[in-house]
Amino acid sequence: MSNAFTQTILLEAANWHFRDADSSDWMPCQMPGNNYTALFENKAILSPYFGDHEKKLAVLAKKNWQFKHSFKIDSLLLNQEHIELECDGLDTYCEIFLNGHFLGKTDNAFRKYHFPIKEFLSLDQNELLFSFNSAKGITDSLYSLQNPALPGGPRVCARKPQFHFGWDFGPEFVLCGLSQLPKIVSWNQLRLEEAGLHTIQIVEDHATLRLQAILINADTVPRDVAISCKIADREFKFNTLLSPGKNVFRNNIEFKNPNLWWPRGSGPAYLYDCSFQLQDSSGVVLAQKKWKTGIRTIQLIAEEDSIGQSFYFKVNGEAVFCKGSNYIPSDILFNAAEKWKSLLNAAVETHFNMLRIWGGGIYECDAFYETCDSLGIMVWQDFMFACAMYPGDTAFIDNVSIEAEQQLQRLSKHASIALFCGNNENKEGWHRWGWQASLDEASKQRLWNDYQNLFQKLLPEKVQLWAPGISYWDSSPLFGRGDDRFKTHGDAHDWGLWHDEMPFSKLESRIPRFMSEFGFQSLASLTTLQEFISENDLIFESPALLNHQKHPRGNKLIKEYLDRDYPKPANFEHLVYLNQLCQADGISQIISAHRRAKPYCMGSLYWQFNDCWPGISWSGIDYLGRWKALQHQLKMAFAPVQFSAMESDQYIKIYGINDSRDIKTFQLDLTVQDFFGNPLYFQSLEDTLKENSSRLIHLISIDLNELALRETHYLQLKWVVEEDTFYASHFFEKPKNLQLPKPDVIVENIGNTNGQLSVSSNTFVRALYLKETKDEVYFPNYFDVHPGIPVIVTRKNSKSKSELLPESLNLFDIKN
Ligand code: BMA
Repeated sequence: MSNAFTQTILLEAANWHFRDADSSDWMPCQMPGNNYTALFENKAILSPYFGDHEKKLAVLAKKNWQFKHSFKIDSLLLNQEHIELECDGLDTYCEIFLNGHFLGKTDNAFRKYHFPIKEFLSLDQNELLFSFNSAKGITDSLYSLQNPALPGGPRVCARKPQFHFGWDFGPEFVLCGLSQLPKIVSWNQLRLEEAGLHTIQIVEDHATLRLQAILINADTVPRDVAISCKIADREFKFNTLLSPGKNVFRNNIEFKNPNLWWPRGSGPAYLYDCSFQLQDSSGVVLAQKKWKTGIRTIQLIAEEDSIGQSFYFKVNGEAVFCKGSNYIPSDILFNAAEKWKSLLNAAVETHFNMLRIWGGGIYECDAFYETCDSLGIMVWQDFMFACAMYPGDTAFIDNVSIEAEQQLQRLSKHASIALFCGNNENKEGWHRWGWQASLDEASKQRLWNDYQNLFQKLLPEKVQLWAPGISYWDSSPLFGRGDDRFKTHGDAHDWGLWHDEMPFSKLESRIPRFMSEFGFQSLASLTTLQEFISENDLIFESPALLNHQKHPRGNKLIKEYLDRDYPKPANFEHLVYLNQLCQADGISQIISAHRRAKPYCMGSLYWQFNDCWPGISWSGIDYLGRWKALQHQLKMAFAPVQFSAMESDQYIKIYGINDSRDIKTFQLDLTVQDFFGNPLYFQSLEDTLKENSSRLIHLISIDLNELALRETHYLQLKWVVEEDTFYASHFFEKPKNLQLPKPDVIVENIGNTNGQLSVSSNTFVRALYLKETKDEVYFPNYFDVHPGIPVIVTRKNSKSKSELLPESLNLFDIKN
C-alpha cells in the first residue's frame, strides 16, 4: 500500500552495530537479523547450521544483546507534527532508547509497536538502541511462576515463534533481534492506518462488500471528512465525522456483476485495483492508500451430517477440494525475504490451492499474502499457538488480544485468507496426550477455562469483528487419532503413519473428512547435505547427521519403512534416494485415496511443505529449495484431472477425478504389461468427467495372484486431456519385489542450447533420478520411463546453458 500523506521512512539495513550486553565492543552488522546472524557475519561463530554447531551455540541464548543504529533526518521530517518509531518483529523482550531517552519496552514478537519520538530527534546524528533481555532467561523465570506447570514448557510464556525453542523438524535457537527493519512514520493532523475491503456475501450477481478503515484524528476536535473508495473505475463516496483519536470506519458497498476471485484450478484469481482517499470539507486530500482486492466468499462448512461433521470450504458457493501442505517459516535464523517466493511458485507448479500457515511459526509478511492473492492460493491461517496450554492471566490475554487485532487488521483483507484457526493441536493435546494426568481437579478446570476463554471466546470474537465473512475454527485437528471420530468429524491429523509406524497403505483406508496433516520424513538432497555435513560424516548414524534429525525415533523409522518395502540401499547416496522415493510414493498414494473419496473427504494437506534449516524432516522441498522426490510426484498426485488405480477383491478399480469447474473429456488407455512392454491387457476408454467430481470409471478383472504376475507386470495409465498427455504407473507388488530388468537409459540433448533432454529406455525404469549438482536441477525428476516412450526433461542451470554431455550425467534408479 502507498500513502501519499503519511511519510514512511524505512531505516537502512546498514549502519547497525551489536554487542553482547556484558561487553564493551560493538561489531557491525546488517539488519534485519539477530544475535546469531550478526555473530556469523563477523565470523565470531561457526556456521550455525553446520554439523553439530547448534549445540555449541546454545549458550548464546542465555545472554543479553544490544543492537544500535545511527541515522540522520532532514528538517522536512522534523517539521511534521507527529513522528513515531514503528517497530514490527522486535523479538522479543526489548527496551528501546533514542539518543539516550527511553521510549518503551516490548514483549511480543508478533505485535507492531509505535513510539512517539519527535521530541527526542535531532537534526544531526541520531542513535537508536535496542536492548534485548534473554528470552530464554525471561521465559524460564515466567514459567517458574506458573502453577501448575503448563504443558508445552517455558515457551508458552513467550509471545515469540514457538519453534525457536526447538521442534521435531528444527533446531533450538532462542534468538533475539529484529525480524524487520523499523520505520519512522510521520504525519500531520490525520493518519490512515489501514484500509481494506471484505466480501460479506454474494447473491447471484451482487456482492456486498465491507469497507473498513482505521484512522487517527490528531485534532482535539471532531472533523468532517469525505471518503472515496474506488474499485477499478467504480467510485463509492461517504461522509463521516472523525472523533479525536482512533476511529474505525465501516460501511457497506453494493457491487454489481463482480469478476470473482477463485482459487487455482477453480477459476481466475481476479483482483481489482482499489484506492481509498480522504478529503477535508474544502476538498484537500488528507490521506490515501492503494491496494488490490479479490471479491469472493470462502466459508468453512462444518455442519452435522449423516456421517458425522462435515469439513469443507465453499468458495463463491461451490465446494472446493483443498490440495496443498503445511507451511513453516522458511528460515529460523537468516533473512528469508526471497525464499518464500520460489516456494509459492513450487506450490503453483504442483497444483496447490491451499497452504496452512502452521501455528508454531510466524504470521508471514504482507507480500507473502499479496502473492497468495494473485496466485490463487488459499491460506488457512493459524494463530501462533501450538502443542501446549497457554497462560490465562490478564497480562498475557491483553497482550494476545492486541496481537490478534493487529494481525487480523493486516491479514483479513486478503482474498486468499480462507480460515483463521486458533491453534495447532492444543485441544488434541489436552484431551489425549496425558496432560491432565498429573493435575488436580481445580487445575484441570482452570486450564480448560483458560483454553476456552482464549480460543473459544476471545479469538473468535476478534475474528468476527475484524475479519467479517471469514470462518474460525478453534483447534486443528478436531479429534486426534486416539478418538475414532477423527474419520467422521472435522479435520484430522493422522499420524498413524510415521508416529504410530503404520504402513502407508493403512492410511488409504483411514480417510477423514479433511486431512490437515499427515506425513513422512526424508533426508534432504545429498547436494544440500554436503553443504552442512562434512564428507566423513555423511553416514546415517554420524552425530553430525543425527543432530539434523530432531525426531527421537526418526532415523530408525526411516530405515524401518525402507526395510519393509524397498531394496537394500547400496550406499548412503542410494539411501537418500530410496528414502525420498519411499516418502514420495507413500504420500502420493494417500493423496490419491483422499481425492478418490471426494466429497466424503474434501482436503489433503500433507505435513510439511518446506524446511527452516537443512534438517531431516517431513518436507517436500529441502532447505536450499531443492525438490525432493515427493515434490516432483505431487505434479501427478495433485493434477487437476487425475486417474488412479486401486485393487479390491479380484478387480483393479480405475477412478477418474476432475477438480475443475468444467466437464472434461478424456481418452484413457489402460495397459497391463511386463517391464519389457509386452501387453497382457489393453483397454482404451473415451468419456467425460463431470465438473468437481470423482468416480469409478472402469473395472479391470484380472486375477493377478493366479497368474503370478505381480512381480513382473505393472499397469500403465495413459490419458489425454485437452491435448496434454500424462502417464502414471500402478504396481501390484512392493518395490523391493519387482523384477525389474537392468535399465539401459539413453539420454540425448534436444537441440544445442535449449536445456532440454530426451530420456528413453527399451525397458521400464522405475523412478529414474538424474543426479542434481550444485548448479543444475532437472524437471521432472524421479520419473518412471515406460518402454519406448521418451520423457522430455528440462535442465535448470543457475550458471551456463551449455550443451550437456549425457556421459556426465549420474543416473539412479530403484535398484541403484
Ligand atoms: C504435527 C505438527 C508439528 C510436528 C509434526 C510432526 O502435528 O503440528 O507439531 O512437527 O506433527 O511430528
